[in-house]
Amino acid sequence: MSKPHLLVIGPFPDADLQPLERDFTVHKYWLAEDRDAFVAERADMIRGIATRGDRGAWRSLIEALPNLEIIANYGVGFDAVDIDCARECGVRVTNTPDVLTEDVADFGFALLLAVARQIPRGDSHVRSGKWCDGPMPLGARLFGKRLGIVGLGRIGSAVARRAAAFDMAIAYHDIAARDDLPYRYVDDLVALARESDFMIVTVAGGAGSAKIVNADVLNALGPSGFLVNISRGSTVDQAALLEALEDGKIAGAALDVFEIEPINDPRFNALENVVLQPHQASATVETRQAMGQLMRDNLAAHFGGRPLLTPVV
Ligand code: 8YV
Repeated sequence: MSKPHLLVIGPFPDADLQPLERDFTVHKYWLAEDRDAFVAERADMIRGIATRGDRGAWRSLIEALPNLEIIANYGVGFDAVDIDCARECGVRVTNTPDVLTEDVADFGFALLLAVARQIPRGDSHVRSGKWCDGPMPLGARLFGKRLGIVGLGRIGSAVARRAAAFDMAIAYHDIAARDDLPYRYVDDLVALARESDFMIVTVAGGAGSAKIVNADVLNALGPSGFLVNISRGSTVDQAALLEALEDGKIAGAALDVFEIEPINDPRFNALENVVLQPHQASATVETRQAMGQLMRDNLAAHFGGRPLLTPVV
């Protein structure tokens, strides 16, 4: 029996590609020189797309594939997939929830500590020899401080559990309060910022959360407040953030996600009070293996005529 044709947006590591190549005829989109022509030449054959959370699948691509049945997303966030278009075209969409929650929360906590305790700056203080000229400026304490969580979903709750072990006072903002968790709900994001020493963004990306962390929120966080973003760059007004960092309106920020990836705005490089990471909160061997497996299990379920494991659409 011939294998279904799969458009792999990628890039994916070999550990994920090899099992895909065993079960599918794989078309490697990311290696194509002329991507539109590449898609056009194969358009009728393609029945599935394997994509990443940061690449997704966009309307013109979905509409160019008349026999597309499923988009399997390697990531919990599916904001880069045009969900409306997938629905209109009768295309199923899956994501990879749960398997990455704990590693992403660990990374959020690593960023809280990194920016508060200036860990990257300390590293460069030693490497550059500046240590011989004197000590670094003092950092900020994390233990016992007030943490505001923006979006108390799976990852936000996992961050909260870690914060509890640091004796932090935990409050959160979301579209509604959760009565299954003991943390304090604040129904206004500016108020949450005003009442936080550290604010961490864990809300899902997409139209509903676009630029919710704006200049008002940053001003309310204030000159001794820190922002950490492990959700999507789209949730923060990056121009307002740069201005707040440059003008000392907030104390610092640690960012794993940006408005445009993978391009770095050079204005960040001039700032000592930021920690910058290449969208790697889920990037452990263990989690990425589990994400790849879940993505493939969804594809196998679909093409095997079984129910999808983690459907979005
Ligand atoms: C990415 C993520 O999928 O899960 C998400 O929503 O953003 C990540 O895990 C990963 O970086 C690969 O694109």
